Amino acid sequence: MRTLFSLLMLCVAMMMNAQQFPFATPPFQEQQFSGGAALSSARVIKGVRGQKTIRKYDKNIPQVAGGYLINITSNEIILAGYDADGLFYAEKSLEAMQAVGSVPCGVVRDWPAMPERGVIEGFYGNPYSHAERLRLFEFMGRQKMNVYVYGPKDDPYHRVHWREPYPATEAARISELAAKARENHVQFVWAIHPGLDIRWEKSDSLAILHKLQAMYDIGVRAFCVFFDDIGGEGTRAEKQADLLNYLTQEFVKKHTDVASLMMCPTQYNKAWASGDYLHTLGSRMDKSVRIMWTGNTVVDMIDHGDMQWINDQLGRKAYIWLNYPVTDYCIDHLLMGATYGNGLDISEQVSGFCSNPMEYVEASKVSLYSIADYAWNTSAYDSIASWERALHSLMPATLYSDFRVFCANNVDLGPTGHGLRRYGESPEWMNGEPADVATWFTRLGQSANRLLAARDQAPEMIDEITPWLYAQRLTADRGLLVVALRTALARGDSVAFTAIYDNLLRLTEQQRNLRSRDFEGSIKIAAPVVATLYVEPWLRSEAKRLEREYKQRYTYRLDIFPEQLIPDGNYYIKVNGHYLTDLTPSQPNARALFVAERDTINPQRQEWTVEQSPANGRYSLVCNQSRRYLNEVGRFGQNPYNELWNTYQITKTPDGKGFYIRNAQNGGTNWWTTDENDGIGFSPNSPAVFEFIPVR
Ligand code: 14T
Repeated sequence: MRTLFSLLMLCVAMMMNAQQFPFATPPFQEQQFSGGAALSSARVIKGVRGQKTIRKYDKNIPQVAGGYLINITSNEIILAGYDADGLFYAEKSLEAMQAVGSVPCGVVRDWPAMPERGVIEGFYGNPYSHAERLRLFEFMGRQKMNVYVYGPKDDPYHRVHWREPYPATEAARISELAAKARENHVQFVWAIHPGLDIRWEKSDSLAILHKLQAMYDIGVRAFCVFFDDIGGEGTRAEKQADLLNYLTQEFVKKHTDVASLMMCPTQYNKAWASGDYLHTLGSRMDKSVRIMWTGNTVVDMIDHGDMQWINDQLGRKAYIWLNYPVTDYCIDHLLMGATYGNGLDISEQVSGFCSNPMEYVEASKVSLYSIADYAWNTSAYDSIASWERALHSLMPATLYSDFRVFCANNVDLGPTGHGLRRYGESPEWMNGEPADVATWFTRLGQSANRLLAARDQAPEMIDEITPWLYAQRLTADRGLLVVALRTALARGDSVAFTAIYDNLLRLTEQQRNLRSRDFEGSIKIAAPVVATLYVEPWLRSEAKRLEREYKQRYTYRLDIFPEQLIPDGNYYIKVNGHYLTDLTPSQPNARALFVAERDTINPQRQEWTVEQSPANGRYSLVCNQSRRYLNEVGRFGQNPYNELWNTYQITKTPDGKGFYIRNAQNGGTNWWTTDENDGIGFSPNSPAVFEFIPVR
């Protein structure tokens, strides 16, 4: 009986494996399975094209750098690489198949669609640690990525003090990194960023040459020069091209083992392209130099037409620097949703494809996993399937579904200056609140708690996301309190209602005070936010709605509600009898102006929706004509950096007749005044008096 049962279980397990495979590995370019599986005792025979061990398979190996063949029979597994990289990838694929279950008999032929696939550590913020980079290279090897560009903006020896040599300890680490990268068939590319203060003189060409040679001496064999995010002298195309040509002649060609150079141009995206900069680079710079490109804007996904445009400009295939999942411009968010939006038909048009990740290396691996899939087998890429595989591979099976809940609620980045949005966050909320809100929030809180408790099972990942898990837990608790508020109000229980509301305020405050990487010397400190697309706005508006309803019906303990000097509503905002007006509603980034007359044709240009944020008691000002936010510099547009900047402190004047308006901590703490051009001005000590007149 017992044996029969275990036999049955074995069959079930085998069936599940058969079902799962090959979906738990990325799709190979070609595969043909003939039934049956390799025995665990099967011999593994390895070789590279031309080697005796695998000679009879030579003609069947894909003729592409990095390509490989796996031939599996019940007692023999052949791993045949087109080159050493190919053999390495054959081994990685076999390992991935073995991890899923028994290996089926048949043939796999596989090769990369894009010749270079990788990661560019190119963000502002805390650079990766040595240990993080070592781990990253192992991950990249497994995912068949083969390029890592070292260019952390805040490494002084890369950018600000680019002329100076690395101190011995740092040099030793880089040397170790280069070796570790090589072990994982990853090309370690060291980048220099000289553009902030370069002088186009012999001495600076030599300074760069010497720095590259010093890096060569410690084991680096590939190099890149960045000219991004600079102004002035450094931006000149012909000088940049000449420098790269000089380095090609005097450095690359003087060695037998240095890769051709890469460079990041100053105009690295189409929105910034002007004059003949790109054409000059393209025509004047040695054709061996690979030129990086982020797309139509700084942060963008790339399609076929985009590639055609830039390749025409450059006279070569651009090398994609994808600014995703980087978050140095929206540091409070983690981007852990599916990676989608890049064309599935661009592999022939790129010379390489690299991702600039978040300063949170483990969290970034969700997206990096998919970018590896995408760059390897572009036409077969399925963003959702790849995302699911990533989650499975990054967490032990017992934590998969909790991790999935976490990732599904850290997808969108909110409005930023760069405009990228990510859809698919908190999918249960896509069409309004789910049927059972309480259950949803309970699940949200439980998954945060289970991940926090399981820290030891995936310490690197869980340590990184812990501040966001705290945010998730608080969001869950607040959600349950909002549900409780509804019940209390429905029951007419004002004692319970006010007690719950008070609790809600405390949790909101706690959540607002969360920080990540708040240590001495930290370059970027995040105030973690989660589920910002649907859930957080729902929490705020629902709490507010219930508060309003309560105030209409009860007088008990109104003192617990945050003081609201100006009730939410529509107002004219006046200074010295002049109306604050959106005179140019179709002009982006326009200034708001004070106008003496009432606008009778477009009255809404002078009507403002004033709303207090329940989270921080600050007010947002939105013009009813264009629905645009007024930002902290007196212009229309949501501030890309921080929501706090877009809301204002409003206080009463001593005589109680008017109001002062003041910017947030981050945006400067200036008071609002008027300036000589009829716009909003700012002053550290002499505020103007504003009137808020309700619109009837
Ligand atoms: F080199 C480029 F391709 C590039 O993207 N440069 C930076 C990059 O280091 C950064 O991580 C990324 C995302 O913020 O964008 C570039 O940096 C910017 C871009 C801006 F539009 C910095 C300031 C900007 F206003």
